[in-house]
Amino acid sequence: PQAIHLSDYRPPAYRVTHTELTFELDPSATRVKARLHLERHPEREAGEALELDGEQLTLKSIALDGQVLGEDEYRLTEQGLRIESVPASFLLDTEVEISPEENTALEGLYRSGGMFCTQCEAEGFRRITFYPDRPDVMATFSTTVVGDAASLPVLLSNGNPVERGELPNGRHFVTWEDPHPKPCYLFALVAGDLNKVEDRFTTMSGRDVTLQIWVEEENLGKTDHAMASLKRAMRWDEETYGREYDLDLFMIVAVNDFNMGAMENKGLNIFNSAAVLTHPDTATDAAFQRVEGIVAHEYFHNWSGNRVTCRDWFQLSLKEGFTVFRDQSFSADVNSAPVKRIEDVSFFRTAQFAEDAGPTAHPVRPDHYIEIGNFYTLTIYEKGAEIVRMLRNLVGWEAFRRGSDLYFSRFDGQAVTIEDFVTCMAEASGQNLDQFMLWYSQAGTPEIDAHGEYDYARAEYRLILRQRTPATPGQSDKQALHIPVRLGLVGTKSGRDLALTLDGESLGRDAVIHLREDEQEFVFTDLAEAPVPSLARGFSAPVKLNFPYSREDLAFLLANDSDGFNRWDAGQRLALLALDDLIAAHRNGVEKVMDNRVVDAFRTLLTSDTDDKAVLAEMLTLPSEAYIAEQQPLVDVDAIHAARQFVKQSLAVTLRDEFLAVYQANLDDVSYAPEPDQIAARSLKNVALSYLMSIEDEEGVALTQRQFEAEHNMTDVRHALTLLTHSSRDDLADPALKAFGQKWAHDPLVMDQWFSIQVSRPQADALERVKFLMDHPAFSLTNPNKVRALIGAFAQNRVNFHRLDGEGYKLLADVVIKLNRLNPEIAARLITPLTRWARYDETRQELMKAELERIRAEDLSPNVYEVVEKALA
Ligand code: B3K
Ligand code: ZN
Repeated sequence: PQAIHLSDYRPPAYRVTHTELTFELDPSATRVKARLHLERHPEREAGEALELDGEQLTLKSIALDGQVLGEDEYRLTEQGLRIESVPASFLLDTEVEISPEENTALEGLYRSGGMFCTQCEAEGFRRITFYPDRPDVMATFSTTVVGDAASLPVLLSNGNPVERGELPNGRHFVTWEDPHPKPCYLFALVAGDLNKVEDRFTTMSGRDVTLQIWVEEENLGKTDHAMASLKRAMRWDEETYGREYDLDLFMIVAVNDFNMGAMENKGLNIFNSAAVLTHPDTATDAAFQRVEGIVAHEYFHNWSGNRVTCRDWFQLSLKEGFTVFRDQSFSADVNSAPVKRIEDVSFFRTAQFAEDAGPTAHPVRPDHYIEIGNFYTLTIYEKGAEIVRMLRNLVGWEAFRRGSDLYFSRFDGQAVTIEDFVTCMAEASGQNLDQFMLWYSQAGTPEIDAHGEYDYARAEYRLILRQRTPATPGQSDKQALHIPVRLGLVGTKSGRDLALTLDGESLGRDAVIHLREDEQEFVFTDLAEAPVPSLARGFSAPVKLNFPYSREDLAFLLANDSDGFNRWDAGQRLALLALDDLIAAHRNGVEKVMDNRVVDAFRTLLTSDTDDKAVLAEMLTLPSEAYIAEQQPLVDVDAIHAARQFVKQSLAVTLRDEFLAVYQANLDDVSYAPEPDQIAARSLKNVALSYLMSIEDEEGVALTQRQFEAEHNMTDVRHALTLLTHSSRDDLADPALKAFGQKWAHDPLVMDQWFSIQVSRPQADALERVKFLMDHPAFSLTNPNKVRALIGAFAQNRVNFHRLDGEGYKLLADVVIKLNRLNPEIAARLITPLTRWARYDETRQELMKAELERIRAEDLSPNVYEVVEKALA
């Protein structure tokens, strides 16, 4: 496979102004007729050949301006179709045959259960018909779907239905028209025996929009939350960004087999059923919030992605980074904003930092790729969103909103670049963002080494910041970035943010300083007391910030920092310092001793009167094993697990009464609602229960069992089941798993949770359970949700995936090899944990590399090839 380079971009030789499609649906032999209205691109010369993408298509007929083409007038290759000579403007008619039922890659047109559906982003449309499959070709579409009336009563596509009717042989058709020019990656078709839930929304200019969620009959009771989320998102985008919906109909369809979470096809969003269906009995609070976020994300794409799209796939973060930023802001506005930020940052620092530090590290705008499907990454999405967040903070919300308005009006209906977006922000704010653009081209996580000194005599605090970005594959020399550092100086006597004066300018008590050089010194004057600095508040830039805090400093910040995010972070840092000692003790075989400063800090948290239960729950949560691992020079999975468990149990033993009181104070029997207050109380209660259960005393066990048996809502039931399953006692785990498995055997989304819970248990039988469950009737290798729930979850089981006999790695490689043929996109994603081999001891390194070599010896899809080559480079 060959790499494609950003520097080779050229506009298409021909563009399509209008596309007419007719589908005659059949599981093994679907016919697709396409009539393309083509014209030469004004920037390209006359006489160039027409090249269309096409894969796995059987061409049945082809005609140019009505003239059937002879076999010497076009050429077919593995990648597409080429016509040497064409006029400046013409019609091209093709008819192809495809086989949806054999499509296990789930790209293009495929079957999911009894339905037909599509996934075209990034390059799936070329598996439907011959076409210039690139985002800078935007056309209006008119689509006729023909299918069997009995088995496929519902026939959907983008835009508005304009005609429908009966056909001979029990068939029927519907014609859809989408008036908004769009790239083919936003095309969608769904056909099946579906039921709809309908609602209405009146836009800010008073237009009436019909909202529909289409599901299989058994899921009709699971759409309320998605519908409510959609309406909230539509209103929010009007109020916050001034963006209004632009068709009369907005549809969401739930499908069971889907590679990603969801897809923003124009007017017809297609969702993984896991990302849209909820019910208090079957979905956790986290799932409710995830659904709300994804529904909003896909809806927001209607502007940031669809009306204004990407010129080429190197610009993917243009739509994804901006849209993730928008959905994060939305979720923060409708839920607990500080908790949303804590959750997003914990996830980011664990998973994106690891990506940045590994062999697949890439810039937010990559400059080359082999398979674009491999670039739907945390870097493109989440780091891209952090960059947009920095922009918003740099220019301020008002200028950012003006920049956004400018972007949408200037580029409406166009396919553009990241520069186009940033230029609008620069114009709207009058700021120079040239150095800032480096964030898009430079990979790796910047590190800031900070230190400070207080000079009593001069009443000054001297803060020195040094930045460096480690080398990443293909990028050894890094330049200094423009890093906004939001900070406060917390007075050690007053416990308050001190007034900040820098170079004679007064900045208030919470300010942003700008690090632009490799090293910079900032001298804050007129400080009457010594401060502890609170740095990078709210995670003001996606960097690692090192400061030589003492444990006393951290305990002080945990108690006094006015920034909730940094208060949480101080607690995490304090716990990490204690964990470091315990990890070392475990490795050296010496007795582990608990740090009392952590115990004291927790006691204070547990007994403090707080009205923010959601944040308290986060503060009481220890850093995850994955995040602890991120902080270690070399990952010792067993020591990390043992150290964390020791901290948890020590806290539970010492603070048992406090945890119990918190648990009891937050019990509730009100009827379930996914509302912030209830969610906060549940998470606080469940954190307390985790501690109580960690020591497995009688009361902890009894409370957990009672919570499990009460079946009040899935959040509580799932949490209790996890605690029972992850306990040391199979007599607790087995009956609970059995009861749950029997009760929910009919519900695939609940069975996914059942799979994940048991294969993530720390007990030594986790791997055997995976093997056993792979034969379970509810498991299927061709369903991505099942693969993620069983295999993906096991690969996150730190202790057992990294077994010293290498069996965990072997199992993953076996699955990757099978999926390489069935579903390359999922296969390539699944390899990720193996690509991180350099972080482990030599024995594990060798075992992991051996499995990567074994994969490499196969006949590989471009997706898997690209990842494995990078991992072994
Ligand atoms: N844009 C889709 C991603 C689909 C990619 C599939 N290879 C989902 C989203 O970001 O909204
Ligand atoms: Zn997206």
